Amino acid sequence: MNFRNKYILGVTLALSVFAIFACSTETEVEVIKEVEVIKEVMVDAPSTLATVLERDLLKCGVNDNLTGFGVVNSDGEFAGFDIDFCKAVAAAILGDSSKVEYVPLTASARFEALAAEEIDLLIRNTTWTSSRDRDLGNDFTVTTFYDGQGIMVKASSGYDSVESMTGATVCVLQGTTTELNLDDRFTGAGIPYTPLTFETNDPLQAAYEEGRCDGWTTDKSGLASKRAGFENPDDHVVLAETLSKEPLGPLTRDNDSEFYDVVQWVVFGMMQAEESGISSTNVADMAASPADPGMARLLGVGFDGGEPSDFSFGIPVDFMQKVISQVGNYGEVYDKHLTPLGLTRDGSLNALWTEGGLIYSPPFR
Ligand SMILES: N[C@@H](CCC(=O)N[C@@H](CS)C(=O)NCC(=O)O)C(=O)O
Repeated sequence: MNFRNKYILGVTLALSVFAIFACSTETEVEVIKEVEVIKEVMVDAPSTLATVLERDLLKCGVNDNLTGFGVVNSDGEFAGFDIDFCKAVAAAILGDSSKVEYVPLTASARFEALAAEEIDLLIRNTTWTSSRDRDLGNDFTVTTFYDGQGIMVKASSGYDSVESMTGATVCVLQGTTTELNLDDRFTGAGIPYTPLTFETNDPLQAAYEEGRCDGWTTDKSGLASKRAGFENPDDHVVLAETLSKEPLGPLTRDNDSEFYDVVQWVVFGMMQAEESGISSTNVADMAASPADPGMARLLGVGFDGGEPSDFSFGIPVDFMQKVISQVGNYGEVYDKHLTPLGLTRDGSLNALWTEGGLIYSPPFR
């Protein structure tokens, strides 16, 4: 077995153990020790950018069961906010947003799939945490959606706060931050509760609907998505409390900095495009006649007769033109997929920084 395969096998084995015991703090500590050893050889990890270019296809790990973020629509196509960031990376690297193979992944299988190179990139409503960054062989790029954990209950239940849920059973997905935060919140406050955990969403939803659990906890965006899908959304209430910070965004493997840079600057570019007023409908005009040097740099064209800047990411200098024309700027993608779920940007962390939010691109220069 060569060095690279040993690396992949080692990470896979360690992450399998992590996935199985992700809810046990003691076991996590043991697994983290094993991963420590593996991390020492990670410096030899392969370049995903070269692999994607050679394959002429991007393999993106996604959700296929979360309307708004990643779902298979009635035409059998993947659609959603996360899906559009997969498309954007393909447009930037390969010039074509359709050159994506979507790999649907459960919450507990996602990190292993990335480490084992079954996918190039993971964009599956995944929360950036210190232990995931440190121990699971991956790197978070940019937060695309600032979320927080909530609890949904039936309107008829009478529950109106976490404190009112003494003795309740709460449904939650395995291998998620939300499973861990749930325990922090209830146990931390001395509120007895019973977690009912599931590997996938459908049996969890059935349990909630059948009354086998009193509450359903996950990211508030996820609850908005699932609530909107109920026949009578008003029969369900999401409690006002936000239990945690859940910054969601794309992640790549550790020590894969060329590819990491591409993903990071594609996302930043979409944010900057919105800030600069560049959209899918006007990008061609803006590229032909950029309003200022900053816009010229973002679009990879010269300003006032000058030469275009070269970002040296190993991809075409006009990559953001491809991204914006084929997928759109950050705001267009948000409005297409998340605004219909009632996830309004105004006054939220997901507004542009110029409007009081946290959506902010470092300078393109
Ligand atoms: N952001 C959290 C939760 C991710 C998660 O799995 N969320 C749920 C609901 S928002 C989900 O994706 N469900 C769809 C499914 O598993 O089929 C994490 O990274 O652990």
